[in-house]
Amino acid sequence: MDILSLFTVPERTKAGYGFADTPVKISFKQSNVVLYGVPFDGTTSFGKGTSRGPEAIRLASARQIETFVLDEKADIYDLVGIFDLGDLKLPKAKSVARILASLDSAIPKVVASLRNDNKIPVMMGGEHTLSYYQLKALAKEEPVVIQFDAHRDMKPEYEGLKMCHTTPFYHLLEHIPGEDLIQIGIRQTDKEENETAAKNGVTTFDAWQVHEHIEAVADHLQKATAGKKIYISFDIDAYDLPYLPCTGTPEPFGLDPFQVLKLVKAISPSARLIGMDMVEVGLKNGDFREGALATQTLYRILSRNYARP
Ligand SMILES: [Mn+2]
Repeated sequence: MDILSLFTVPERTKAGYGFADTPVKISFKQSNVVLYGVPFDGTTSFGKGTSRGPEAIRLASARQIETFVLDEKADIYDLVGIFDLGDLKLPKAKSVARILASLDSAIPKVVASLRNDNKIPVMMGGEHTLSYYQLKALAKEEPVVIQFDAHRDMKPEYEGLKMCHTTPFYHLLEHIPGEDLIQIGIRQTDKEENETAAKNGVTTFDAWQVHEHIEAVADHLQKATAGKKIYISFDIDAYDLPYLPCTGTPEPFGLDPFQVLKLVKAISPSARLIGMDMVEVGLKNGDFREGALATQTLYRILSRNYARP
């Protein structure tokens, strides 16, 4: 596999462990889900630290969390074959523009290679900017994109940067029709982002709709995904502020894990997951709450019918 040289193997990343670190290893060939980390935090504007996301997820999953998914009554490894490629090597360049240019070439290469093998790429960020490169590479498969997030991330530019953590979904509208985008958990946005979303036909379920009408949101998700290819972009800050001691831009009025679980389970079993990302996860002061929450969210999504081989 020619993309292997682009990665630092999991055992040599900061975590020192692969995702979930099970005693029985699944080979790349046997796998249908392939995880990789992109420990990049270059454009975040407020709290820093999401470059430690892959480390937080690998450590929580390898050292703390059982692979048995209680509500599925099954071991995650009996449901899907997960292989951890390690962390994408980042160039030593100091300039953010040069690092982003290198990611713009590496990530689509990784995604194309995995999709050729009929595998599901799962990216562990890193900042939300990174989703742009993976989603752009998957756009020709025409997925319905489900974005869990406190923010739309739909500004044309921010503080002089065209491509940064608040802009990926604006630029993705050049590659993915707004009608195929569903944003869930939104509660912090500006007027222009709202207009961009409305003009492009983006479906929005803000946090208040989830709290007050979750049955209707679940029903919509089920119908919108039946028989479709889907992509899930999960920004950890979709969850409520008290769950998030580390992420850069936590927001109140957010979702709780049971609400997320209900929505994840509402996605039609006839949908096919073609990719996902888990971004903006942080690790500070030895606090692994976000690593645990991200791992358990990944387990819940990856154990559903739509992610199974
Ligand atoms: Mn985001």
